[in-house]
Amino acid sequence: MEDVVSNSEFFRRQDDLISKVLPNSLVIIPNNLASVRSNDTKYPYRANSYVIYLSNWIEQKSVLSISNTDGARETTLYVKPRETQKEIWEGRIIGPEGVLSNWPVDSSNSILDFENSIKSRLSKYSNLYLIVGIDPDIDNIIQKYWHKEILDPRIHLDEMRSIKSDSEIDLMKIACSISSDAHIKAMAISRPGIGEWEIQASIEGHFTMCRSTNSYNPIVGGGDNSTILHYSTNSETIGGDELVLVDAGCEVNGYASDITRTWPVSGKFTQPQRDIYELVLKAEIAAIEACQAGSPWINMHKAASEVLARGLIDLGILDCSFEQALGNNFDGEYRKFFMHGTGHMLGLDVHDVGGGRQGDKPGPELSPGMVVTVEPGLYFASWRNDISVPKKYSGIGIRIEDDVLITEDGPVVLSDMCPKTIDEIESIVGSAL
Ligand SMILES: [Mn+2]
Repeated sequence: MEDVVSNSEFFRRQDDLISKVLPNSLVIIPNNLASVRSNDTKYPYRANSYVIYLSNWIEQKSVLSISNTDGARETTLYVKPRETQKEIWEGRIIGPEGVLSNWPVDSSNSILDFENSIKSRLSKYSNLYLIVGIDPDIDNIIQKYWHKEILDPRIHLDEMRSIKSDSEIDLMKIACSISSDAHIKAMAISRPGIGEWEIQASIEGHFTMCRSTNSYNPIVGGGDNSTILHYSTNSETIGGDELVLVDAGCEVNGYASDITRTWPVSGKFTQPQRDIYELVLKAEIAAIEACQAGSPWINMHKAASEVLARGLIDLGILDCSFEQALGNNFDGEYRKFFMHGTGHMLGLDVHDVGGGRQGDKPGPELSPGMVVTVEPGLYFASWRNDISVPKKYSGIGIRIEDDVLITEDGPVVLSDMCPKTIDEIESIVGSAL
């Protein structure tokens, strides 16, 4: 972890939280459990985003608690105690003493003492906040000793997390820069017949070289696979005249980037690919322009949708009026080919908190400090029998996605070092061969 965010900023976040919860409250946030991969091997551990946000703590088997008694903050991390035998196998453990010297807490304790400690502490507070469902053992302990209502601290935390500080934005810029370079490298090694896995390996190799990691499983879909929104097997070869859609981003200190580019593995767009690419790019640029402070969330979706609906008619893919193409509630004919949202919040989670992604909910008004993705696409799966498109467009899937910071002076594209014009892409693809 790079020390980009100072301990004083973490203390500020904790103070901000206790100023929002009811007086005389205890807030408890368990850290994520490790996930089993098979038998006794685990997936790489990822700490809970709320725990990272409030304390920078990323070791498993831990619980964060923050209380306000008479307005005074007391932040405690319950962590694994030092244990030589365990450390020989699993690596050094920081332990409660280590926590006190380097982490933004007021006190620390062994996780083995959690039940005893919390049992006596609970009686002192009038209100309890707990994120339920992260760690069933912690939930059970709390329910054993707390018989009143359990409140959810995320109402306050999500509001805080949706506005990024300067240091959070710096981390997201680093993540965007690494991801952009990874996409450029992947373009440069592309050639007819390349395996989807080769592109995945190139991207993940670059992330690892930059001491970073995926913020989600990368999507590398060639040809018809580019029309599968969450394609994940990345196991087929890509033919000479086919496109590849690559949706891949890394995280830095927990902060995600999320970038999608689509390119022809031959280095040359065919005319039908070019038609669709230019339309999606036009929609993406219109949607980015709609990312203005004070705009309702729907505006970027509206901007992208209008461009796509109009363009689908102009290309002869839709044979209907503009009103029918768009629909009364962005549910018209164009949704056959653009079936997802235009963007989502981005931060410690790739689909970050703060709304804007949940079905029919209106989403937040855009405010300075928010970071959103903008990612319109068009997908013409050749195997779908519920649609008809001119044969030349069959099997084309294109998405273009950037990460956008909302500011008072308009949108700032944090991923703008990742090329997306046809000319740029054609000059890069295959250039490392
Ligand atoms: Mn995305």
